[in-house]
Amino acid sequence: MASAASKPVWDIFCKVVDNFGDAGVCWRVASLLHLEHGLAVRLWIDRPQTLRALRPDMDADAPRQQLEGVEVIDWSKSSPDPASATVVIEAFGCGLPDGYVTAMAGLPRPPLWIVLDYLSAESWVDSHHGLASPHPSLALPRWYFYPGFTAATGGLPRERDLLSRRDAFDVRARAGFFSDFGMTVPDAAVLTVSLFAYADAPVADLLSALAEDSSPTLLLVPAGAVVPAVKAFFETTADQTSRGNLEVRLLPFLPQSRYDELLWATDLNFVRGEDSFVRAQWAGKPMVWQPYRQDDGAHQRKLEAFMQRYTADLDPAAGAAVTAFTAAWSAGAPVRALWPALRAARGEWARNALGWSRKLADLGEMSAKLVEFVRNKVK
Ligand code: TRH
Repeated sequence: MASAASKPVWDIFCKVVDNFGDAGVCWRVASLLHLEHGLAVRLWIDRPQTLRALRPDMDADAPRQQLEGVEVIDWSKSSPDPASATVVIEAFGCGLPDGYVTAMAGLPRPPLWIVLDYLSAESWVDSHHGLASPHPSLALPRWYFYPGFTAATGGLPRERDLLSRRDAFDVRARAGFFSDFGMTVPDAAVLTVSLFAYADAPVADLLSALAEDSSPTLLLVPAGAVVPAVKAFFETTADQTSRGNLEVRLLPFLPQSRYDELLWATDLNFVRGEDSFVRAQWAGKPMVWQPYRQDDGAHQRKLEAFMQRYTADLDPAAGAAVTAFTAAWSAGAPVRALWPALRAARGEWARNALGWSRKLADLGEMSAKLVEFVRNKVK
């Protein structure tokens, strides 16, 4: 690949508010734009340590480094300059540095400024995607780009080969995954589940339901916010434990690429926020989503809008079970009584989840849509 200096550069600005989603999404977009569209990309991130959790091969202390061809820059240690940029992406409305904006306004051809927003399945996204939002005082055009679930939105990020890699993850690959964590492949009768959620999820209630179930479950829990609740439930600090028909394994926090394998290796995935939520949909497996809680209740509207789309082609009983369980789970309400219906919906749900992933893939991919968006604006 040519160096950033010889090519038009896309600057992506990422502020880590909390958790992993900001870094996770920004890294994906940066990497897709470089690897699949041949663009020179600089990712300005204010907390590289967060990205390091997802990419353990990176150096969290380096002021700048190349990561798979993307220049990752610690924004807290450098002052960005827009001189070589053709496009600037302000991720999740994080705000651009004042000096950068002023310098942009002084350029004969300022870079195209795109505000990449959060993902939502709400219908208003269709009409807001691509809207102009000029800077209030400087002569700088700015555009809103919304990811989403319809062809009228910016779509969802996905590597070109993701679904084929998923489909090639066969019995042997799955066995390899379990073996890497010191496990043998569970018997076909065992329901395998992964759990990634916020600390307020009703974890103890879920564990009770699984322990009491007449069929066995293996629950895999990567390191994170729910681990204290799991340990409290079992009254142990051990990484491997069981009660009734439930066996639990605590895993380390996985590199982002391995996390995909976890989603492919299990029958049901509990996911949260934005990026794990999207990856679970690409996994084509049943999933229970816990949206990121927002003070104004926006997460509730996002959940309802998504569930309507997600369950539209499910048979009504399965759809009702999935919707009721997800609503309770994401609100931190009791789920124990709802579990049997969710488990019973599994066959129909699994078929539907695979179809859902194909349907989303037909809508257009986000990095390609970003490139097309820019091409149309910079004519
Ligand atoms: O960490 P999150 O809760 O991030 C959230 C949301 O993005 C939310 O919208 C945003 O406002 C807030 O951050 C600031 O959940 P999310 O989006 O799923 O990001 C988790 C990332 O971590 C995702 O890229 C998958 C990755 N991951 C791993 O790489 N390994 C793991 O073991 C696990 C559990 C996750």
